Amino acid sequence: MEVLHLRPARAGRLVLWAVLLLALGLLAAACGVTTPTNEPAAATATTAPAATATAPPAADTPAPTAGGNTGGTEIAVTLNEWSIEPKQIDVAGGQVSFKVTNSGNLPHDFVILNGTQEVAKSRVLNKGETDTMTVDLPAGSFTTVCDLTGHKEAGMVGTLTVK
Ligand SMILES: [Cu+2]
Repeated sequence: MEVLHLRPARAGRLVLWAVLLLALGLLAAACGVTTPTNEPAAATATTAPAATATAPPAADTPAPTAGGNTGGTEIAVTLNEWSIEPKQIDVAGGQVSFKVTNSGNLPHDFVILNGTQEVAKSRVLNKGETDTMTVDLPAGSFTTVCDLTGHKEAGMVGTLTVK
């Protein structure tokens, strides 16, 4: 009788071992599956920043034009609540084009003042609009403002130095 009792117990242990081995096998299989998928994931992760890295240089290209060149200088100006960027503009005298973009939500304009005298003025730009104005600038120190009521006081003011 004792022998008969032992046999089912051993059979039960065998089943347990079989289950354990199956579980280990599944774990090994699971690990085996996760490692190859990690490699494609890492590969796509490296390609994604490369794709986004190509976008910023295109957006940055207008910025280098801010350098002072004689003859056909173009300066990108961005209006916002409540700033004019660049706040300080240095440029060589002569024909200067200001490409003014309103990145804010409210209407804005871009005005170049010599003291209180208006030298040049863009049209009033709505959200997202761009206006390019070309000005023949003599050497001197100018003020840039948005002349809509209260906007200068809120921070939409800058300087323009022409050499
Ligand atoms: Cu404004």
